[in-house]
Amino acid sequence: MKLSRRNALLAGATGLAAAPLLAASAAAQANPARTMRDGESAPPGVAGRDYRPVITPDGAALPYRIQGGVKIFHLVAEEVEHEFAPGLVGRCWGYNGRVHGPTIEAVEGDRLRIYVTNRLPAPTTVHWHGLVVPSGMDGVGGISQPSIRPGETFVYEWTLRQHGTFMYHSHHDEMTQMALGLMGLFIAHPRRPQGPRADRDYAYLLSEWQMHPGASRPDPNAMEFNLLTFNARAYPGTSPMLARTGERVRIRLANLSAMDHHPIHIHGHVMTVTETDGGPIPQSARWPETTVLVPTGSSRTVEFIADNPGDWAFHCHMTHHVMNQMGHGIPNMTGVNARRIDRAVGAILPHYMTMGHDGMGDMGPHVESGHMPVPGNSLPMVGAQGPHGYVTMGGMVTLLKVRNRLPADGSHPGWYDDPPGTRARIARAEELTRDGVDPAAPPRP
Ligand SMILES: [Cu+2]
Repeated sequence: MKLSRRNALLAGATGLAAAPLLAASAAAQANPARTMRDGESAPPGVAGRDYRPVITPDGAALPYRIQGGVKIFHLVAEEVEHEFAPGLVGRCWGYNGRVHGPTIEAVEGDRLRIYVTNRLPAPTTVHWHGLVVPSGMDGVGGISQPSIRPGETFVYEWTLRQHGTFMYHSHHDEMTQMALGLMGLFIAHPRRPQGPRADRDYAYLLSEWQMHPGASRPDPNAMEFNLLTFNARAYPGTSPMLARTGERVRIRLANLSAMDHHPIHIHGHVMTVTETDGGPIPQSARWPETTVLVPTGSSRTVEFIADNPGDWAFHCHMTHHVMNQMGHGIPNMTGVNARRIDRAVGAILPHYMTMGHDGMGDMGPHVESGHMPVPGNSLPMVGAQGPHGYVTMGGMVTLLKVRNRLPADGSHPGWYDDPPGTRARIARAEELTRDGVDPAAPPRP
């Protein structure tokens, strides 16, 4: 058959008519998070009535207003001075005066209209990561839209047809713009929640930075990172999570790090992985973990009952990710006796001290005491003072504080007071004798 221009047009029109039906059924199958049908409408979900807001430690929720049945948000991309931890401030790029941007919360079925104003010196876009949107709303510069030039305001609009933990981030010059901080969390609450409700619902965005000691501008060209963050804060700048004994705790972990996946480890509890950014995991397929790997560009949601009172570390298990501004490429001094070198160099260079002959654990206290001078605006290796000595961790670390009772005003309960007989301590001589342990004996094969 000769394909006339008219036939081609007709074929095109038939294709167009069939496409939405095919697309709808394919989307429902391909996206298990999607539990609302096309055309099914719902009034805008309201905090307190339709969902319990998440807690973004050290972050904030993006306010919205409702206009004609549509939930309206406004993001403003701009340069932001951001404190990663006391002693370290970066000149970053963020949204609405925050790094990372505020958490967007919405409810499945909401009609969303999100304005994005660009106050950066460069073009930008916003991509709704993991969210199923019309192609032209996907926010990929050059593919789905022209990038938003400085001074312009774009508008994105779609109906939310899924629930879970998602992200938003710049999709223009990603390497630079994401390295400078242009990202945030997007939480889609279910319209019809199933399963037990979480008593505490925490949300974290994991990211990584190269901040050269003394500099304030994150280095977007780096492929190695010396500052690892939970919600853009590095320990000891991270606020703890709180839970009362017996409460169900949900933690949403989303990772937008440039180059790394993060195995996030909990102490004292076992977590169940309940959701990914692809949607809820069926009950029978959920699995237990004490370390959940969060690949970059993904989210993992875990739940557990806080049944073990105490102060529990919650951290990335990559040991270089629990260090602040760790120096790489330095000589390995482990086991070296540097006393004579220190004396010789110290005569010319006051304060000279060879570091690392017995590990790096002493470096934080040396820096904090002023014994070891470091550049301004830097946190080399600094951890924190704990109740039983110096904590040698920094970076992607926070604490989960589980207590039978918590202060009514939501404040932090301080350090955990272990019940008598439940804290590791120095062994007594009579115990060593009783149990036949001789610390001076040669090692047994
Ligand atoms: Cu990590």
